[in-house]
Amino acid sequence: MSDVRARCAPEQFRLLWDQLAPIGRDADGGYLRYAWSDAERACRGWFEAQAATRGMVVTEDGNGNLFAWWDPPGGAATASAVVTGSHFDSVPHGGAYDGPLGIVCAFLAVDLLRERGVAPARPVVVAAFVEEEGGRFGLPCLGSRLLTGALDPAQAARLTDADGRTLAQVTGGLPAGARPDLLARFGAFVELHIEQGKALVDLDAPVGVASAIWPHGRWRMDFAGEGNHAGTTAMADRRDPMLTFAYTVLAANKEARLHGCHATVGRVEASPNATNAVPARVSGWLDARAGDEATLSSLVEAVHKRAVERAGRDGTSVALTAESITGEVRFDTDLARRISETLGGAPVLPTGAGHDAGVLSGFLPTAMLFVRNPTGVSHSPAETASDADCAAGADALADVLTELTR
Ligand code: HGY
Ligand code: MN
Ligand code: MN
Ligand code: MN
Repeated sequence: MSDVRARCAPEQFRLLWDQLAPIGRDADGGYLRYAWSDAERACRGWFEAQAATRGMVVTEDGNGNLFAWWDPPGGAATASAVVTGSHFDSVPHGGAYDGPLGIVCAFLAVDLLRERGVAPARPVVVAAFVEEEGGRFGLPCLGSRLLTGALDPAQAARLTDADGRTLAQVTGGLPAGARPDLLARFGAFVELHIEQGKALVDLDAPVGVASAIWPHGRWRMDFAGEGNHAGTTAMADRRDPMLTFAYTVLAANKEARLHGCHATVGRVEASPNATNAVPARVSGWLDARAGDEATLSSLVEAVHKRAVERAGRDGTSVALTAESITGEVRFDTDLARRISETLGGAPVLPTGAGHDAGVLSGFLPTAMLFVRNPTGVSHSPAETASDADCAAGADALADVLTELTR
């Protein structure tokens, strides 16, 4: 018997969540689930098992993205699909929720639709995108960029991980790249994600709807100087790129505050990385995000200018290379409003975090749901959400899928 009022109990969420929780977890409770690692493969195995349990057929798009199809009988199976899902991969030592929550809630939403006796007039697809964080190959949203043709497969194949292995070596060949045939079968995409801030706490709402994603990007900064002995090289004779780098990190922080936006240097490599040697080279990665594209460009230019000036004084050099730049994403306003109404007036808010939904929004009507994050912490083992809010997220997603598959 179907129950039109069926809701997801927090215990139901916990049951499914606990199956994924041990995969790729380190001793401190952080997660390392790089794309195509054993941990991510285990998550993909779990995905296939979940799909099989629900009688959903899994396809792979030749780029590493997985899709589990619930095809309703008859003509509805050929109607354009409503796709929902997220990613399994994590940043190094990341949190449990960023990505996997959207996939777990997607399967729970399918269960709710069935419990409620909803007969969708179009296929419902659960998606798992690959390498969303760019943790392994440096380019975020790699899977969705390949699928949509935003990234050239030959260029992707040459990307190299920290072990010096190319993507082609890791995956065993060239990715398929753009799949317009598949995109043509997708009518809408909805990604549920943990909020990576505290806006929903302040608004006292368990679930929100995304309006926009800030423009953002990653820049590699290569500083070069002269490697030398730490004990015998006079301070005045040094050409130390670490100094230039350190100054640039401070300048990035200051410029971000002046511009009213965000700049982070969270990754650094020094060479030869010896305690008793002045380094010869330092590379740092600048992550910058701003409310509009002009401010983002102005911020990065200002940081670059200050780094060059400082390099002149230190006798070093600096080269800045853009590794990825993502323009502003404005999610479909009508869809966001319709979803907010479906959810009884859920708040609509922007975010500074990137998502596959941002890439897909250039190709089909796309929306995002956020689940409240009590501390706002993300990309950290401390990232958390309550079971009740996650279950409320699954409920909301089921309501949205019901509305969109009518
Ligand atoms: O880095 C990001 O914005 C994201 O969480 N992928
Ligand atoms: Mn993330
Ligand atoms: Mn994410
Ligand atoms: Mn994402």
